[in-house]
Amino acid sequence: MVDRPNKPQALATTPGLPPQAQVNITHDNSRVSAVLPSGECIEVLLHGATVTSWKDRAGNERLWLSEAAKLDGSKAVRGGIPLVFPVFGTAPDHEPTSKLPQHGFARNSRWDFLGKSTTESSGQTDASVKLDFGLSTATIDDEAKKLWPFSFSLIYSVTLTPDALRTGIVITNDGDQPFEFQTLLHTYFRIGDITKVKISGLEESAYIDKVDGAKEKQQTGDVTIAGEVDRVYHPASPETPVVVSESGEAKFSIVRDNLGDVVVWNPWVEKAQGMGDFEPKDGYRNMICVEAGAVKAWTKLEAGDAYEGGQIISV
Ligand code: TA6
Repeated sequence: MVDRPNKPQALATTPGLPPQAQVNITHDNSRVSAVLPSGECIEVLLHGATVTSWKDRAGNERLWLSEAAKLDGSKAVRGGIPLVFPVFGTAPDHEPTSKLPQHGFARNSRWDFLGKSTTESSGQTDASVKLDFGLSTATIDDEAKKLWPFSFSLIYSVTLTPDALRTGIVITNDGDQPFEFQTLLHTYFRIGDITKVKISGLEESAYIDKVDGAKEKQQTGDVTIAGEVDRVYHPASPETPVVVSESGEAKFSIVRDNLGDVVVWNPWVEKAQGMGDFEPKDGYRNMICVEAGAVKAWTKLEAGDAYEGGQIISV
């Protein structure tokens, strides 16, 4: 082919505008994905505003998602970062939330995508993108409204940067009467071998051992996993990062904002066998839940007030 003289150069991207994060709504408007110029990416299912994927720039997945996780909105997602609100577990002795399903309705409701905001990236390494999701009395189903008749709104923000993922929730009491709630970010971290995992940052913390009759205990040294673990820690120093290491290498560091408790959970063999949506059955070897929350006590929100809490997961 004869090359034309003085052929114009291919148009570069808009001159002067540095590369920006890309945000797409896919899968019949059921998922929102975001990719940074440097390649890191997340996917959020509008069902439960559940972060279902968080990959590094090489495409390595950082969250654990069951191969049998329901992503069609038929039930809460088994994996990723399900959102727990307004109750953690079940609370038969707490009348206002006693009728709610385990972990409340937020993780099993369809959230609205409220929009995105990206920072100007001066280059490949400092871009970030924030995705906002909303749920309120106006958008939850009638069943949930009947079981928990309070006027509220939630805004859940998911912020991706090259070396961290931030998730935070703002809870507003839009009614004329106070309500009490618990909330938790139920993060399933992907790891290579659970027997090589150590969790630091919980030393000397009091915890409730749900695998041993909900006894109150005191943590000594790192947390290691050699069987089913289901513990609610109340760390003495809320600002100390909780670090998940594997074979001596730090993999995730979790800093909490206004979330005073940390739940550590691994179902191990039997409980994994017993969950229909937990696949593969030996997947317990490749996951550890380290969950920032406000669950040991009830947080009371007065009419018109707002609560904010979140986590920063650095890698
Ligand atoms: O976060 C730990 C926990 O409360 C465990 O007791 C276990 O029930 C886990 O949550 C998963 O709960 P789910 O309702 O998703 O099966």
